[in-house]
Amino acid sequence: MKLILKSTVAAALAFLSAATLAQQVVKIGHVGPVSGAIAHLGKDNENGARLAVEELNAKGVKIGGQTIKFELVTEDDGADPKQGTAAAQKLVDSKVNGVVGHLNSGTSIPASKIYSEAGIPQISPSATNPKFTRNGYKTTFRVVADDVHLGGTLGRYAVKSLKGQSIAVIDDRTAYGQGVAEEFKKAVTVAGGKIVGHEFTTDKASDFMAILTTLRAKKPDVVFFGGMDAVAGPMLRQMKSLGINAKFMGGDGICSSELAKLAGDAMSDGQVVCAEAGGVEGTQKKGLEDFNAKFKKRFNADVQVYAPYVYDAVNVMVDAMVRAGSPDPAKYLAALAKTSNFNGVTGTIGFDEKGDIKNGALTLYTYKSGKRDAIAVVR
Ligand code: ABU
Repeated sequence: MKLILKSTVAAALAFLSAATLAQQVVKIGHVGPVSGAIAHLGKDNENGARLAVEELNAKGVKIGGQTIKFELVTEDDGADPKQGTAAAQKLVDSKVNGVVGHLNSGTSIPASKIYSEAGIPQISPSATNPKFTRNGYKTTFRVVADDVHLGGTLGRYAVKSLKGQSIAVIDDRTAYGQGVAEEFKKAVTVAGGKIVGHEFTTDKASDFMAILTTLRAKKPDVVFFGGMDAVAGPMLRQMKSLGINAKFMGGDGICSSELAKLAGDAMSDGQVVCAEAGGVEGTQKKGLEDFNAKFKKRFNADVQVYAPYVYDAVNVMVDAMVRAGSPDPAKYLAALAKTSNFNGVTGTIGFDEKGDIKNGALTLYTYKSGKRDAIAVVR
């Protein structure tokens, strides 16, 4: 009896270890700033990737007949271009099968060269500078609209809907901040608005009194900021202390849940208008709402901006591996480029010949009682 039991246990163990051996590990790289002033945005993105990987492992995905164990390999780029290229090289050296990131345009653009040379597909969930997909790299993709769309829509909105006539601009001189501010200015001018001043800061600054005082003299009714929420929050506080009662606008970089906390009581209801570089309407809204609830349950935190786009980017990448029957970058890259109708939580995802999302949407938001409140989805 004892002998039968022993051999049954041994057989079961042999079966289990064979099953484990048959499992192939596929490494998904994620990289963003999980330290520094916008670490809250980097962690939001990283958790979007974590949730996707956890679900894929729970589902038991098969690629080319083999059960896959997905492993999330994370790097911190500190939102810094130099640290970004070092992080990209680390991911390449770790032999990741694909990369989701970086968060910032200033890191995504230089890193794209490294991934291209290594033949590793990269999907940014949030870098919006148009240059990101315009270097001719076959490995570069993004699942959000770009700054031409963002800045252009916000510029028209400033003039046509907010009725702004004297519009001031500040940018943080990053690839993103500078790019989105220039697109905003072009659209304001075409729509008949007047740019009364353009001042500059950095993504690390915290004192804006001098540039705000210069702009106050120009009596702007709208101030547009090209930069991130960590700078926009204190800027709103200093605008209030200087008595500047203008509307405050910005792109996706300021359009986070955190902005309300960073600005405190300096942000009045409806004062801020910003845009996320994606959006869902109609029946697709439920998928995003369900994701937001699932994310909150798993991480005990609200989505900041781009966690759902990261989640979709991981799933789009894995979908391409499944269609190609291989997680080998050289084999699934063509399938990834052909993605045309992926049904994600952020909407339908398909790529154009540059690797940009086709028919990308934007969602305009304001803030009421410290919460983001959607105004409209625009295509
Ligand atoms: N798109 C806003 C934040 C990321 C970036 O493009 O730099």
